[in-house]
Amino acid sequence: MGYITPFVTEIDFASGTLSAPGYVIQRKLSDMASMYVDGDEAARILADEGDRLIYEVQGVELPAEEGQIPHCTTRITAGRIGAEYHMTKGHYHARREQGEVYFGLSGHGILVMQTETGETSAQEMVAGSAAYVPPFWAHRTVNAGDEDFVFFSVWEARAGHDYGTIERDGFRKLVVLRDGAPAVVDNPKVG
Ligand code: S6P
Ligand code: ZN
Repeated sequence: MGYITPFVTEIDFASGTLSAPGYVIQRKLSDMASMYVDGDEAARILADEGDRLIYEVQGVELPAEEGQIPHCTTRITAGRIGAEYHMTKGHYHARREQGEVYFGLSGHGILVMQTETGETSAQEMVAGSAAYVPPFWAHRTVNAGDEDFVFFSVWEARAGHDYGTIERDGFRKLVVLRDGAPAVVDNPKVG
């Protein structure tokens, strides 16, 4: 295993900014337009308003080896594509038996999860919420508020990320604005 000396990272809870990020990833609407249920509205926004930042990840760089514990922040901007709130792509872990912990830092989110055998779960997250993503559950976070939703994630280095299954099959549940509030509803495009 790679030898790492101890370190501390300072985190700004409102923005998710790390004092010394090892990497920063930005996901824009153009990176994930096909993941929103209202594809026409995603295309209209891209054509009329231009691209927009959906979320940003800042993490520490660690070797993807047994025993290492990667951690990062995610900041999801506020907004919707049609009725559907801004969200992450979402993924299964490539090693399905690896779980994860999320900790809410600011704003209001909904953690949407599902298994390959058809179970679904949607958990509210606010500052101070510690959410457990058990092994075998795909996970996507959604900003259900009107300010940035920021959370911290901790996982095992060999978990890996399987985005392809969600890109192909989608999530069974969507988070949409309904009657003036966020609601978790069935995805009409997933049987
Ligand atoms: C990593 C963990 C999170 C996400 C991040 C972005 O296992 O679940 O750090 O990577 O929230 O979401 P996504 O779906 O684009 O990786
Ligand atoms: Zn994960």
